[in-house]
Amino acid sequence: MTAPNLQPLTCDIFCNVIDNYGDIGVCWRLARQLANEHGLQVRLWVDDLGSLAQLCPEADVAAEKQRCRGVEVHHWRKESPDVRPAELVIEAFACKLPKNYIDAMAAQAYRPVWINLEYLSAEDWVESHHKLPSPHPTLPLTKYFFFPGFTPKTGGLLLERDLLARRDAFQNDAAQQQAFWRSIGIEMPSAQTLKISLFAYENNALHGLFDAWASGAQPVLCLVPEGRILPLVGEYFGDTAPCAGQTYSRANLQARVLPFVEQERYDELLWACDVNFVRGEDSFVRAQWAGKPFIWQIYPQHDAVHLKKLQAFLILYSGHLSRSASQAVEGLWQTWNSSVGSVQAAPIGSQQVWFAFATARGEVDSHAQHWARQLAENNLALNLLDFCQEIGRMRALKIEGQ
Ligand code: TRH
Repeated sequence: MTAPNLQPLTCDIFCNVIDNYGDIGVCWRLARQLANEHGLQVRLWVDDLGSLAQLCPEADVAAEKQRCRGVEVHHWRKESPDVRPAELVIEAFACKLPKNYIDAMAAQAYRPVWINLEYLSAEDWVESHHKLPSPHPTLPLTKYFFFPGFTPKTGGLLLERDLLARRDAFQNDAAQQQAFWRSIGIEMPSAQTLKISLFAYENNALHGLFDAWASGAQPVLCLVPEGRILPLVGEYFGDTAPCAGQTYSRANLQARVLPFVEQERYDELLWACDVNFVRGEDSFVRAQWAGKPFIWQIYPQHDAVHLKKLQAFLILYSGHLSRSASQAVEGLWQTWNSSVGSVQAAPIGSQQVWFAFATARGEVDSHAQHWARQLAENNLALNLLDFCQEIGRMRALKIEGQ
């Protein structure tokens, strides 16, 4: 008997944009990867086209349906899509699928593989929850939890096939770097200049860090993409209306505000800098692919649960660093994250922790490259497609959901 083709040919991704750019950032990246690298026909259902247009300016915010970069993008409105479900259905971050769509899934002769793509976390429990089935209470459907993560027993991370090769080509080619700096309106910085990108939420440790950079021996060029940290940047330099294109200077620090660039170009900013401050989920992963030292500002949650997640990541990430480098990384990350959203919090120690981090930078730099190589062995899109095949085989043996 011929084995059935277990590789899905079509995929629906549902994305409910809650806040910021992380939800759509991950969905848009996954959609393009499945379409362009694996040849699936992908429909991306997104309820906020404005957010997508930030990452992909060619997206038309008024179009109900459009083709963008190989993906069929649909405006997901309250009225549910009345379409034949795809073979692979991904609800991102537990967004609720429309009832009629779920009914349509149940009505298929060969029911779709239904995945809930979860948030990224380095916590231990992720390994045991990855791929767990959740049978529908009334319909003959099973949804599976799919957890991205950092260890081989998790779903891995989103990584485009050629990303690391493109990164290496960029980092080894002065002409590409020059073109990048020209594109953001800056002369290629000298080799002595420390280049730092700063993508962050509001953070009261910022002024202390700026003081450290201004007073340090090395010239610092800080590139700040437009966003929530901007008012604090303006405040430091006495500007009440900071905007893209502005450049500020104080002693050895120069700061430049950049326009928010399309998602593919954001990688170049990370590759071009020596140290990257990132936030949320997707820029956090991209900083790891950049193979450079980075500082993560985790998305703050109630009851400080995010700090547990931060610690879980730090344990994995700094495991192979020397004690002093690991303390330097942890010191800066903790200071940067404990100053979030608290107006009273004084940026005590942010200068000291920066100088400790700067001293450890050489070691952290080599570690970052090793870390990226290690993570690259666990690719989320490939794992997802393998999992579809696994489910296909389970179905053939009639053991799905057990
Ligand atoms: O925007 P975020 O803060 O999103 C967050 C997280 O996803 C978090 O998990 C979620 O719960 C919360 O929102 C509601 O950070 P994140 O995840 O890094 O997403 C930013 C996206 O924006 C990422 O795909 C990179 C992209 N980007 C650009 O395309 N151009 C730019 O210039 C910049 C700075 C970022």
